[in-house]
Amino acid sequence: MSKLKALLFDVDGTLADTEADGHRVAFNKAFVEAGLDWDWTEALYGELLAVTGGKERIKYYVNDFLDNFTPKNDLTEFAAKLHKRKTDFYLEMLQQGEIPLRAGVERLLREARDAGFRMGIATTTTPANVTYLLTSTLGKESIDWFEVIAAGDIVPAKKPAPDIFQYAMKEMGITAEETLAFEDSANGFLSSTGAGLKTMVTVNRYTKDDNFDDACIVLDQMGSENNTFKVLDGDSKGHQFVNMEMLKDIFASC
Ligand code: XBP
Ligand code: MG
Repeated sequence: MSKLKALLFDVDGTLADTEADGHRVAFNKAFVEAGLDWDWTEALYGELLAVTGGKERIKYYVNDFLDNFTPKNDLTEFAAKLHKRKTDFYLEMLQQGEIPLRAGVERLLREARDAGFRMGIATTTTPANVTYLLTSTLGKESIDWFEVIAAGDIVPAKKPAPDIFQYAMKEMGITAEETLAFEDSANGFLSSTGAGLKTMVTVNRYTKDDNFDDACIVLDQMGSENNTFKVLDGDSKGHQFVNMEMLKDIFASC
């Protein structure tokens, strides 16, 4: 059995709880600015999360949720333009420090780095969203903790396709046998496991009822010594918050 050497992290929902209070809010700001009367409520946004990628999500909304909307120009072009403004608003929110990392994430990243584990990012979101999140929460130097930031349109097929995880592994020169993935959603889980990766899941409000069959473990959060996680599925091997010892233990038995 191979030893755990590398960690591949999803971003949205995993490193930070970005969707309801981050991306959703930024989409709505872009809609107001564009003079659209669209309002993506928390409940509606939960449905829209079925499709990953912001541009793709806008197109999905127009095609499947609206009856009488035809953009002046081509829908792909329209969605791209609107999404660009959404990204500007989202980056502003990150810069203002409005989006924190989830509990236990900073500690785990620092422990992994100190212990010499190789780290990468595999996400559907726009690349700048990742670098701004890391910079605003962990400082500029944290960008260098990750050997690859695989993000956005770098692969044409977004999650649930396995491409983004495969891309990240290829860039890092690592194999699935020595790598653990971190995900929060069914789409992300399908992507990581589709790439052959053992995967640990921390759910959030939108993904707590998703299907994570065969995950190494499903938790409500990474947690910390005085804020321990709840195990939703699997065996935490006696651990009560996620640390490197736990990751090695669950990787070995997953
Ligand atoms: C994240 C996404 C993204 C974000 C919005 O999925 O699907 O689309 O919701 O970001 P994952 P963009 O956590 O699986 O990577 O608007 O930049 O696409
Ligand atoms: Mg995610």
